[in-house]
Amino acid sequence: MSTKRALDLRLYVVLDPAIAGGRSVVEIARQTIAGGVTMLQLRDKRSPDRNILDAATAIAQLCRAASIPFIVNDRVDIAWASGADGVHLGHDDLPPAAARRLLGDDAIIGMSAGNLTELAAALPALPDYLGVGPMYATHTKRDAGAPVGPAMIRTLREAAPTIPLVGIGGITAENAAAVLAAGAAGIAVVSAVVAARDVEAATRALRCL
Ligand code: TZP
Ligand code: MG
Repeated sequence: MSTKRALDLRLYVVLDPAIAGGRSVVEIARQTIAGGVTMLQLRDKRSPDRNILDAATAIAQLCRAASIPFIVNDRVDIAWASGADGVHLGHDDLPPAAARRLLGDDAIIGMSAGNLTELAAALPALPDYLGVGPMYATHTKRDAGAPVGPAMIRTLREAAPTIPLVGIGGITAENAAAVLAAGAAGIAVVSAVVAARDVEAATRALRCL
């Protein structure tokens, strides 16, 4: 039996140094924790591996102290070496079964689904949650595709009522309520928090929705 706790996905902040305006993602992580974030991910597509590992290790420590799950995007090796709680895997990343062999059965594995076909492809891997998007237009991920809107949350929820769904893509304090109202377990944001001048305040504003 897994010892995994139920995930609190209400406010999932994805830390991407590419839009952090030169600020440290570790410092941003600290501010999100002060603002009430419920889950963190490090998504670094560009930095040298050593820098990613250093940041991931520091964030894993902060998250452990705050009892917040910490996930690494794409990189099973960095997740393992940093002591993160799991990985978020896209379609081009290691298959979830391989990630579980490497990280263990208790690792959190998140996947993405933007439509019913991708949902059907992801479900056999028993992901712990699915990121659904893009909800709205986004500049953060170039290949995100056309917005699917909160209606897709409703559609996927009807098809798979037990898997927690997290809306992602273009979510702000103004449009987040519609994503939650559609049945999402939470919202995942990058720029709304990571590019904010006051990260803690931006986190707090999204957390109280
Ligand atoms: N996956 C789907 S959309 C997206 C990711 C990583 C980017 C979301 O970024 P933002 O800044 O919250 O629109
Ligand atoms: Mg990926």
